[in-house]
This record gives sequence, C-alpha cells and structure tokens, in this order.
Amino acid sequence: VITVVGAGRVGSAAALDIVLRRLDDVLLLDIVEGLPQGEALDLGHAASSYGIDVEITGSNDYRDMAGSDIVVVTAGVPRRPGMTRLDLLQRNAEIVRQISSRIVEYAPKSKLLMVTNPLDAMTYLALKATGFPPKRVFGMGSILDSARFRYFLSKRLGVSRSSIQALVIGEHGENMLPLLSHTSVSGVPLPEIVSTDGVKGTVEETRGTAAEVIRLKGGTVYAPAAGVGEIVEAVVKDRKAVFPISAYLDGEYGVRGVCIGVPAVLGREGIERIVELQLVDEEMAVFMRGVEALKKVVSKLEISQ
Ligand code: LAC
Repeated sequence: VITVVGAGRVGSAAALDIVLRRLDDVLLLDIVEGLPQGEALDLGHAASSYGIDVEITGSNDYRDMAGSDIVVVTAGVPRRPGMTRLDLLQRNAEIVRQISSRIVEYAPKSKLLMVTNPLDAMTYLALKATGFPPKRVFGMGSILDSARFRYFLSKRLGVSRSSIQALVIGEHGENMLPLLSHTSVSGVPLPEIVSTDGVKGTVEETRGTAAEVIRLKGGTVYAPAAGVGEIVEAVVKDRKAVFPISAYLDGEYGVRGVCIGVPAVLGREGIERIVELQLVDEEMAVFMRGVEALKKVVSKLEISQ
C-alpha cells in the first residue's frame, strides 16, 4: 500500500497519478472528517472508468497506514500569493513532527517522500523526527524544478519536451540551480546549442513559475503530483532511476548536515546512492547559497540532533 498523508489538492492529485501508473493500492489520510473518504470514492470511480483495479481507501485514522511501503507527506498549509516557501516553516514543521511520530509508530519500515514546503527543511525535519536512515527519507522538489526547466526550454528551443534532459538541483526555492552544463537535447549539451545569456530568461522563468501559478490559481497541483508519481514508481518498481531529489548530504558536494536537491539513484530501498557532479565555481556558489539558506532555516527548528 502507498499512503498519501494529506488529501488536499496535491495529495489527491498525487493519489490519482499513482493510480494511473497502476503502482499499488492507495491509502489517503487526512485529519478532515470525510475528505479522504470522499476523495478515495471519487478516485475509485475514476479507476473504474480506466479499468484499473487498484483499491483506494480514505481514512482519518493513522493506524491504517500500518505496513505501508511508501508514505508520501503532502499535508501542510500551502503558499498563498506573495509568500515564499520558507514563510510556511513553523506551521508546517509542527504538522510534519506530528505525522513523523505516527509514521514511526505505524509504518516504521516505510520510505518517506516529503512534499510539504519548505521542502528541503521539512525533509530534514522528517529525517530527524523519524530517526529513519537517510536512504529512506527524501523530498520531491528538484524533479519538479527540472520538469519546469524542460517545459520552458522546449518552448525556447522549439523541440519536444521528451528530447530534453534538464537538470535542476539545489534548494527547492529561491536558490534553485538549473545546470546548463548537465542539460542536453538528445545528448547535445545545452551550451553547444544556446549561449548562457540566451537561456537566462528561461532560467528566470523556471525560478518564478510556481509563484505565478499560485498567483493565478492559488496553488500548484498537477506538476507536483507528477513528480511524486515518478519517484514513487522508481521505488515501487525498483527502477534504479536517477532523479534530482532532496536528500541528506553527509559529505557529498563537500556538504554535511542538510537535505537539498541532488541527483540520486532511486530503487526499492529508497536512495541507493547520491550522484556527485563536477560543478563549476559559479554553480557551486549558487548551490552553497542554498545550503547556507537551509542551514539557517533548520537552525530555527528545535531539532534534537
Ligand atoms: C511547487 C511546490 C510543490 O514548486 O513547491 O509547486
């Protein structure tokens, strides 16, 4: 069973994505009476329409997550227009602490995929609050930034999205780091196709587009859900897929003691290994700005080491 904690817009869209990929039965958990049950019923009707025989259950009782292989945490207050992801910190930290203790109690062997913002800080908090090994706690952020970079590059270059391998790492936030030198079009490195100046606008669009979606419709939904589905599928099918995810660094990239977006190999056990890239100085500078920003944020969370 795959548990999705939080039956709000992102959680229910993530549940639908998992159903459409036919990955496993789904349990939707929320504190709001009726909400997960209603979403589960609606999702079950959708599955029936698609001829997909997975079971979707809605519950307000955390005990129902017992035995879950993966727990996806989307619960928390979402950003409102004009807010940064970091503005959500204390409120969502309290929610993540509560959920973490229930996961320890009812799904102690599960892999934990964080979505709640501020993503990297919440991933770190969940890692410390559960005491799980770092390979079993990771966050969905950079894979979403990479999809957005691919979306804008596809428009800018006039090529199919599926022909673009885009890589964004670093903080899932103001210091995200699109890696032009590790982005390619059918294997042709981006710098051989367009100058750094030529994609400066595309990089800025990538950085600001989530806030634009929030301004227009109040929140991002389907894109985060698709990022969740990609990661859950890699774990459930033991794909050994390489995605940028928020992972705990213990010396990689010369960094220790923070969760931040880096490429990692994902399989049944969670993070099999972190991929270390050679970053040029200006890339490392942006990456370290994200690391410093996250360490400052984490220091505001009373986390017992
Ligand atoms: C976004 C949220 C999930 O980037 O952080 O859409």
